[in-house]
Amino acid sequence: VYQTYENASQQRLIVVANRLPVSAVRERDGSWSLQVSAGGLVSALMGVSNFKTCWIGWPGVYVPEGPERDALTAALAKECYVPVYLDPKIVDLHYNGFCNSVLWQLFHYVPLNMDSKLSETRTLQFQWAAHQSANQRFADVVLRNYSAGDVVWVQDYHLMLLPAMLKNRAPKMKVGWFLHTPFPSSEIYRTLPVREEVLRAVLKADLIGFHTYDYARHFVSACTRILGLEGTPEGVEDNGSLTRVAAFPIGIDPERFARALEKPNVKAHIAQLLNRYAGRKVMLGVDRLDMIKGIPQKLLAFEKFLEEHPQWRDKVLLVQIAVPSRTDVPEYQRLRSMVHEIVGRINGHYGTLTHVPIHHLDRQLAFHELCALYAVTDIALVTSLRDGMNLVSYEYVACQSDNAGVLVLSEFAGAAQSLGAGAILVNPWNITDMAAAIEDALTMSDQERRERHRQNYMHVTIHTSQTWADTFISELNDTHVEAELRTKH
Ligand code: ADQ
Repeated sequence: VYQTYENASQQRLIVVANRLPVSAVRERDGSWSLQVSAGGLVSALMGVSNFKTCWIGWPGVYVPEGPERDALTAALAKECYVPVYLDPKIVDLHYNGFCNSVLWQLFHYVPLNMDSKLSETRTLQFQWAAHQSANQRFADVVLRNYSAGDVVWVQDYHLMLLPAMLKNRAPKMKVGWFLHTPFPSSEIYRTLPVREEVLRAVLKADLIGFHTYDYARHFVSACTRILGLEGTPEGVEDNGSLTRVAAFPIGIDPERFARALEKPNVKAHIAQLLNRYAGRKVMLGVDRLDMIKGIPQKLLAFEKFLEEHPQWRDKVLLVQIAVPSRTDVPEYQRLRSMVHEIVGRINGHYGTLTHVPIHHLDRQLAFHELCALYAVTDIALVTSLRDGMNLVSYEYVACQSDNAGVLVLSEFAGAAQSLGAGAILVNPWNITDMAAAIEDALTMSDQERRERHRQNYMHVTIHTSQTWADTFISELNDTHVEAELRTKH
């Protein structure tokens, strides 16, 4: 099952990710429809078209074995997607439990919580066992679909055990693994009870990639300090065998946004929004509703700004789009209530009969709506407490050719290392400084805005998702050439 391209010599790329890039939705007539999901990994990989690609992942729904499951598998196959079906119990313990309540937190510098269920050793044991069996299910599906010559690209922290599971059964398979989140300092990572098992499994990959050099360095330190292996400029060495570790900063497909801005429905939407926002400056936040995105901190900074600058109160508006994610996890439900409470307080206090300071939406936007918002707004506020890269900042820059809007960007997002020169960098924990950054952004001279935008635009259009994938896959192919040469000598 794979996409066919005119150039038949293209290598087949098997992308393995926890989720397929679409969610399966059951229609009234019993058929399945597929909806593209929001998220950075999907956005980036959608921009990659140089390979014959087959995507393997969990379809996001449980369907018991039988005709219904067969119908969904067939609908997915048409799009070159191969589903990995997981039992609800496994999904709960592996995905909600081990992945989202343990690894996701830890990788974003949230320490393991003594008060949570985690301190009950048995819960962690169950979660770990489910995590192992989920990874095994993925490995089985990959192995069933793999043919010699394919290259397998495993994505993200959900599937760190996969490289070992694949290599044990198919030693010649080319396996790369890329982490979309930060890799934390080894001082944080080493609190993970199964730290060694996870590192050893991922080290079986031929190539390990991170967004930034810092994350790669943290990973190599974890391997040297926890496993006692040797770190070299190329990667990690174990008994003379090297696993390459390097930085591959992700990007977007800027052309997709440029094309969208030319479409009549986007232009119409832009005209509508410009009309609605006339006479006011508009700031934009677009985030998955996740604690790492620093949404409460962003709102508090805006509140402080309004408090300190009464002259701006009816002249500036914050449009905050927060698409709900991981809605089964209690921490995410609490975050949602907290955000609603702060928005309500600010709107109640600073709103008037004609002006509401925060326009907050709890849903995913259609692509044309998102592009229009990116294009018409004056400032983007990206205030992540930690973020692997943050592609919203890239998308905003890609859509601002006319306006040259200002990007206010957290120094804790990987993107600060690539867009830092053009953005106003902030520490999202410092609400006072963030309020000051909002003022700087609102009052920046036209010349400075254009110069900052020019620098960022150049970066976004050169470092695209296609170059990211090309570089990673070409390095992955090279690692094998090198390994073969080593064996021959
Ligand atoms: P995410 O945490 O999902 O990605 P990000 O990189 O900002 O974060 O990507 C979010 C994507 O979702 C963007 O493409 C954006 O357009 C889309 N999106 C967000 N909210 C939306 C909404 N309301 N409606 C429609 N679309 C919406 C993870 C890591 C990041 C890393 C990426 C890629 O957490 O740090 O940059 O993977 O590696």
